[in-house]
Formats: sequence, C-alpha cells, structure tokens
Amino acid sequence: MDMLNFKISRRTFLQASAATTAAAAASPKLLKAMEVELGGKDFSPVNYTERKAIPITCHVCNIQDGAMAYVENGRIVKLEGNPEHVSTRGRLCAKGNSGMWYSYDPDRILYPLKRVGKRGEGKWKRITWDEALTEIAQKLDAALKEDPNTIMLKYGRNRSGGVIDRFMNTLGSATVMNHTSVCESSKKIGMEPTWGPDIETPDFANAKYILNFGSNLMEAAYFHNPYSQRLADGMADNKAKLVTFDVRLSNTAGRSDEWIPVFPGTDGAVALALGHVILRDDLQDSDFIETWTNVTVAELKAHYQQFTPEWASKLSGVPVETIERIAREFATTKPATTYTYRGPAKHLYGSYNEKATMMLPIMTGNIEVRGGYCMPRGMGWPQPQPEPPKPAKHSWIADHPDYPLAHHKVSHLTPFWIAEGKQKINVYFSYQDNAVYTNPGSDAVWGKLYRDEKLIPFYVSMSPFMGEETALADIILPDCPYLERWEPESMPNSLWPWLGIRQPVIKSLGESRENRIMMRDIIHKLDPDGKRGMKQYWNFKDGEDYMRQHFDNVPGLKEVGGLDFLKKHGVFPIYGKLDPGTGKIVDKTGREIQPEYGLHKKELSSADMTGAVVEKGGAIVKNGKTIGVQRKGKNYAGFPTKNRIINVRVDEWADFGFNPMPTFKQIPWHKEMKDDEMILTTYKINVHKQSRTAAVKWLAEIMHSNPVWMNTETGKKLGIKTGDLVRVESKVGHMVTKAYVFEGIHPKVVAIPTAFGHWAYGRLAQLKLKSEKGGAWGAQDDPDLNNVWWEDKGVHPNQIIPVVVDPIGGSQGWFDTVVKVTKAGPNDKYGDVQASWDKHVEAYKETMRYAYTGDLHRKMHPEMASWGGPESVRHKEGGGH
Ligand SMILES: Nc1nc2c(c(=O)[nH]1)N[C@H]1C(S)=C(S)[C@@H](COP(=O)(O)OP(=O)(O)OC[C@H]3O[C@@H](n4cnc5c(=O)[nH]c(N)nc54)[C@H](O)[C@@H]3O)O[C@H]1N2
Ligand SMILES: Nc1nc2c(c(=O)[nH]1)N[C@H]1C(S)=C(S)[C@@H](COP(=O)(O)OP(=O)(O)OC[C@H]3O[C@@H](n4cnc5c(=O)[nH]c(N)nc54)[C@H](O)[C@@H]3O)O[C@H]1N2
Ligand SMILES: [Mo]
Repeated sequence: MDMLNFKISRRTFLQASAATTAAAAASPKLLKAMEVELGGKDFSPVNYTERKAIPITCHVCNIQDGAMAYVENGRIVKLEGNPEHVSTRGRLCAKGNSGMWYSYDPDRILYPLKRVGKRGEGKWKRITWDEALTEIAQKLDAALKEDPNTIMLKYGRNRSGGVIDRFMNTLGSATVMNHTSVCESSKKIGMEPTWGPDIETPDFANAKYILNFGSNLMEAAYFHNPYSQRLADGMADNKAKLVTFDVRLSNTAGRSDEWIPVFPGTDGAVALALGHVILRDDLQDSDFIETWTNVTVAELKAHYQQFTPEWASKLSGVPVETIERIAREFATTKPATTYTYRGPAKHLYGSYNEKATMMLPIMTGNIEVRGGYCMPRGMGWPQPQPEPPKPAKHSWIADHPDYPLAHHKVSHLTPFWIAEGKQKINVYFSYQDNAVYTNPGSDAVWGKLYRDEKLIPFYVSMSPFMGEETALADIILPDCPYLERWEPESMPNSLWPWLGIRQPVIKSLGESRENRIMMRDIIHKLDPDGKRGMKQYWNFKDGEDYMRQHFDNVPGLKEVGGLDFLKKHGVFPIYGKLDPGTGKIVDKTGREIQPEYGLHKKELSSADMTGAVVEKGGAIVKNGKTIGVQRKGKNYAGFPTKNRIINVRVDEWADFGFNPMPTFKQIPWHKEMKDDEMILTTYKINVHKQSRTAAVKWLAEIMHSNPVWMNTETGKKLGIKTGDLVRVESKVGHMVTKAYVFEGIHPKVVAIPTAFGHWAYGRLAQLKLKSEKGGAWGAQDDPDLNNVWWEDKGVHPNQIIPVVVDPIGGSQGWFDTVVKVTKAGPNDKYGDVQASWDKHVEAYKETMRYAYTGDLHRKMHPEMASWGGPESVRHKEGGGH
C-alpha cells in the first residue's frame, strides 16, 4: 500500500488496529510466521495478507547484497536481506532498504527524450522509441563509415554481465571507458602483479588481529554489509583486535580498538616500517617466503633495512613506539590479516602504498589461512553464443601509451585527451555514469567537454534519471532501475562463492527498457536484415531468455533447475540455514559452515600434469604456459600469477622505470606545505552512495548536508568555529561551505563527504521542490516531498579537486589536494563553487610529467638509474603502441 496517499483518519486507524487484534487472535500460525521467521516472508500490516516475495541482488551500491523485495498490489513496499544468501545473511543496509525509490522517483524519465534547446538548457521533447533508435542508428552508421573507434561508451557501474562489451564489440569499437580510475584502480594494480587477484577477502570472523589501512569498512567500504558482520563476529566472538589507520575518525576508526591518525598518503611508509621491525626481529614466516614468493628471506631483510620506524614516523606522524608495538603485535598474533581500500591507494603513488601493505600478510604467512588474508572467491557464467569478436583496432584513450601498467584505464583524463584530439568522437554513449558530478573537475572539466558539440557531436545517455551528465545529452534512453531488470551476479564478498540474479520485481514502468533490450534494439535498427553481421549476436527474446543462456548450463546449478532455481532463491548454492540464535549460516548438524582455505595448495591432477615439464625452480610449464609450481615433491596450482607464485619483485614495473620492490614515494607537493595549507580528503558515508542517492527521500532526510571537518587545534589557529562559513581554495578553484570543528581528524587534514550539493539530479537533491513540478517525464509525483523540512542540500567539492594520476596504477589521487582554508569573506556565499578549465588543464599537464614518459619520472626514481628510459622500452616493445 502506498502510505503517501493514505490519509490516516482516527476511524481508519481504529479499524486497522481492531483488524490487527482480530487477526492476531485468530491466527497463531500467522503470528509464528511473522515473529519466528528470520525474514524471507512479509505481511501487510493492515490486512495481514502475505506479500509477494521476490529474491533479487541489491544494486544501490556495488556490494551486491542478496535481498528480498516484497510486492503488494503491484507496488514494491519493502526490501530486506535474503536469509538464504551466504554473504548477506538476511541483512541489508539503509541504502538497500530504500531502493524502491529508484523506481518511484517522481523525477524519473519514463520515455525517450530529445533535446530541443541548447545543450544543457533543460528543454526536452518526448519522442518515440522508434524515432530515438532511428536517429541513433543513422549517427552510428555514419560513424562506422569513418572509424568504429569514434563511437565511445563510458560506463560508471556496469553489472550487465557482459552486455556492454557485446554491444561495443558488435560495433567494432574499442573506445570503452569505465570509472575504475576514480574508484580503486591503484589498489588493483598494487595487488594484481604480486599475487593475481585485484582484491583480498579477509577472514575477519576468524582473525585475531586486523590492521585496517584506510578503509571505512563498517559503513561505506567495499562489501560493508557482509564485512561489517564478519568483523563484528571476529571482534565479539573471537576477541579480534582491530587497528585502523585513517586521516580522520571514520565510523570504522571509532569502532576500532585503536585509531591511528596518519598523514595523508603515508600508509606505505608505515607498512614498510612495520615490515622492517618484523624482519629485523626475525618474526617473519621464512618458510612461506621461501616457498611461495620470488624473493628470499635474506633479500627481503636486506631490502627492508632502509625503512626504519624513525624514517616512517617523520613522514607519517605515527610514533616510533607505536610502529614497533603494532609490528610485534601483528606478527605474533596469529591468525592476522590486513585490509585496505581507498585510503592508501588514492594517491600519486597509490600502487606502491598498496603493495607495501599487502607485504605484511605475505611476510607473516597469513595468506590463505583460516583467519587470514584470502583470495577472492567468485563464480562465472557462460555468455550466449555466438559472441562478437574483439575490435580490430586499439583505441588510444582506452589503452594509453603513457600508462602501460594501468590496465584498468585512466578514464579521468578522457576530457583532456579528447580536447587535445587524441581520439575523435562522433557518437558518445553513457551508461550508469555521472562523471560531470563524480570525477575530478566535475562540471568545470566534464561539463565543458559535453557542452562542446565539436568535441562530442552526438551524446546519448542511457539513464532512468536526469543528472549532471544526462542533462547535457542529445537523446536520453530511459533505462530501468535495478528492481525492473535482469542481470547475472557474483561478488567475492564472503569466503563462499555464489551466483546470484537480479530479476524484475515489477513490470518496467512507462516505456523504460532494460540495458540488454535497449542495446539489442539499437543493433537491430542498425542491421535490420543481419547483412552487416551484427544482428546474429543479439539473438534473444527477452531478458529472461538471455539469463537462461547464462545460467541453464552452469554445472551444479543446471542439476537443480538452472535459472528457475535462481528465480526462486536468488542465489546459488544455498550453503545452509540462518541460525536464529547466532545469525550465522549452519549446516544440517547445526554447525557453522566453514570455507575452504589454501586455494594455492590445490594439487594438480595427473591429467593436468600430462605433457607438462617441471623447470628448475619448480615452475610447471605446459604448452608454453606456467600452470603450477612444484614444492617439496608436490604439484600445486599456486597463485593466479603468470609464474604461479607471489611476486614480491614485480619485474614488469622495472621495465618502465618503477621500483619493482616494495617502496614508498612521498608526494612532492606535500613536502613543503605552508602553515595555513592543509590536505583535503573526501569520503563516503553510510546512508549515501556517490551521485545516486541524494534524491532518495528516506536517505536525504537522514543526511543532506556536508560541512567540512577540521581539527579543533586548526580551528583555533584559523579562528574558525563549528557553523562558520569558510572558503576552501585549491590550485584550480574554490568553494564556500560550513565548518564542523572537532578532535576527530588529523590537524593537517580537512574532510568533506561526497554525495551532496547537486545541481541537476531530481528536485529533492537540488531542493527545487517549490520551483519545479514533479512527474515532468511521465512518473507519478510524490506528495511526501511536500513535507521536506530541510533547507540545506550541501556543497560538492569535486570541481576544486585537480586530476592526479598514479603513473603505475592510473588512479585519481583524490586524497592529495592541498587547500587553503580561511574564514569566508563578505562576498562569499554558502554553496559557491568556482573552478577554471585552464587551471585544470595545467594540473593535467603537471600530472603527466610523472608518467614513465614524463620528465619528473626519473627524478622521482633516482634508484632506477640503470633504467634506459622510455625510448628503450619503446624500442624493446617494437615501437610502442
Ligand atoms: N571527491 C570524490 N569523488 C569521488 C570519489 C571520492 O573518493 N572522492 N569516489 C569515487 C568512486 S569510489 C566512484 S566508484 C565514483 C562513482 O562514479 P559514477 O560511476 O559516476 O557513480 P554513481 O554516482 O554511482 O552513478 C552514476 C549514475 O548512474 C545513474 N544510475 C543509477 N542507477 C541507474 C540505473 O539503474 N541505470 C542507469 N542507466 N543509470 C543509473 C545515476 O544517474 C548516477 O548519477 O565516484 C567517485 N567520486
Ligand atoms: N555507504 C556507502 N558504501 C559504499 C559506497 C558509498 O558511496 N556509500 N561506495 C562504494 C564504492 S564505489 C567504493 S570504491 C568503496 C570505498 O570504500 P572505502 O575505500 O573504504 O571508502 P572511502 O570513503 O572511499 O575511503 C576510505 C577512507 O580513507 C580515508 N583516507 C583518506 N586518505 C587516507 C590516507 O592517506 N591514509 C589512510 N589510511 N586513510 C585515508 C578516508 O578518511 C576514508 O575514511 O565503498 C563502497 N561502499
Ligand atoms: Mo568506487
């Protein structure tokens, strides 16, 4: 029932409560169902009829929790965790609970729109799908005649399970950009060449000691719901100690046994010094190092000698005694694990920081053990056949020659590269993306790009919502929000691998179409009779048929019903039952289920070994590929790296003049900061998600403003108190916001949460409820919005954050910006934000000087004197790209 349109009079209230009493008295069975079940069922509070329950995978953020959607009278009325889901264990966060407001957003776009005014002027005309598809197909046809790579697609989140790649491969374009460089790419690149996977799955529940470097994992990190549950289990049941390094008192730092404030970007130095103490005091696991890595204990000891606690303490501000103590505690408390997310990685040399932290579980042998630092576990699914081949030509911007190690792309430099003519664009698609809000420079950089019709002649946004980016489109195709579409899922968010599904909970509203249907329709329009060879790859009836092609033949799942099993349960496999006493998943005997450990020690079968040779050093090579490693007479699968062991020394890095061994580089512009200069950090909070939740009424009511945090001492020095208007100025622009002064932040850091201060994302996000009417694009208005009582929508900092690229991992250095904070002047107004394209271009040129081809690269790496320089690499590679 829609509570919004339901006026509660005294009479209906009494009726409802009388019905309640009667129903309760009459139906003890019902009572049991409601009070003893741990979810999975739900009932109308008014008439007690059971609601339709449909299992799904959440997609408000990127954790992919297993969830249940409840439908009453055709409307989604409630969301909660799926009790059969091994990761989620029946719990869902605040964002997940409010996900139906994506469907019922009164500012949602329910039919295709075509721009009629100037770009971004906000004038739209409703057009039919056929008109939209015809125009898009014409533009694509022209672009294909010139060069398929002039067709670009940029996505933010992509959980389509391969549909976007299929679409772009069908068109033959390699110009596909993602959002990974503004997300966590340097974490991935810090890890991948070392041990294979791009992420770790720590066994928090069974750990005794947890070192957290810069992840806000109890409220807003990767896998915050499943992980905060396991962390709580570990801390409560197993008395695990949690130590958090963060520049501010995050909600995770506040719930840790110790919060250690660290100077921004110096986690790598601290981690190296921790390693120094461990190796100096002989606390390492020598057997693990000698067996599973490409260095010896002696080499490691010699290398770590330089990283003294005194050195790290000067850089990080962490006391020498603390480093000495934490090192001993970490190395002698078993099992132990580290966890990191974006805190160490989002800096100029973030990849080095990540690498340094992951050395701690490696040198102490805490890898792939119960309670330790484990590899991610996931499951895959086949793609519908036939599949289009990969594009013939590589795209300059998607595979940039200056960043050869950044395999997740450097998408935040796209506007500068397009402006420089590095890649001509004819047609630009965006999908689940809002770079104009979420990227460095935001409107001053990306807004400028989209407004320029010479650079982006034709822009199609596939989106259910108007937003900072979509508002600049030429055509908007109304995509379906996650509760109205099909998608395959798997996420390594627990130690048990699973497959999941998203399925439509209600029929898609208005004329919206889900991604795979929309892309199929574009291709069919372009290749109606199949003569171009494109149509053959888009051969499915509907979303469900596509899912059958994914799931009906997955071994194990097939035997229990394939897609039908997933439609019923939402997840596969079902490992056990949720225990009402403990909230944990137990097997038939009532014991908590246990994961499998030691994946690298899986032994190769004799079939695997047939035709394989064991080389000196133990590498097992078959058909020119290393498939495993022999140790003490046993043939192991090893780690998923090229040589099947852990590469402490990453030779590929040395090829481009980077240090192949664990190292640290101080951010040059942090060395000489003036007294009134500080470092700006931005962070995420529990009830919001980047650009997409500010118009969700339940979440906006909980949090809608974002004052800048500042340390009490700093505030005193600058004469700033909580509530004062302040001006925050960086080298590319300035903003005016309010201050929040307290002890919970490093004195040289100021912090602003993102997700606020919208200028084009629904009327609620912009607080334009009085000046604009709801339902402008076909959605039903929401009378609840008349009750909005707050008048502050916050201020968004991204325009004043310049681009910084980690030359190894390609990440944006979000947490590196030097700012000056002063009391606001007489002409400063709350909410002012100003930045200049030219200054952003200067920042772009400056950061490219750190690329391996740039002039500052050598200066930053004097230890790599023997490296021949970019020319030698180009020569070696045969002329580069
Ligand atoms: N200052 C600062 N900025 C940051 C960060 C930071 O640390 N500091 N962190 C960054 C991180 S980690 C990330 S991952 C990026 C995220 O950046 P983006 O990928 O741009 O992220 P979102 O805001 O999650 O989503 C983009 C858009 O997707 C649209 N959308 C939502 N649901 C749907 C749907 O069902 N279909 C379609 N087609 N569209 C939909 C919404 O309009 C939303 O605006 O932001 C980054 N921005
Ligand atoms: N509720 C919620 N959950 C989310 C998201 C969301 O928007 N909302 N976004 C999802 C996405 S896309 C991502 S990528 C993850 C991000 O997950 P996290 O990386 O855990 O979160 P962030 O807020 O990006 O940054 C983590 C912390 O780094 C700290 N930090 C900044 N600089 C440094 C430093 O130099 N050293 C250390 N040690 N700490 C530092 C910040 O203060 C912050 O608390 O979260 C995901 N989960
Ligand atoms: Mo992210």
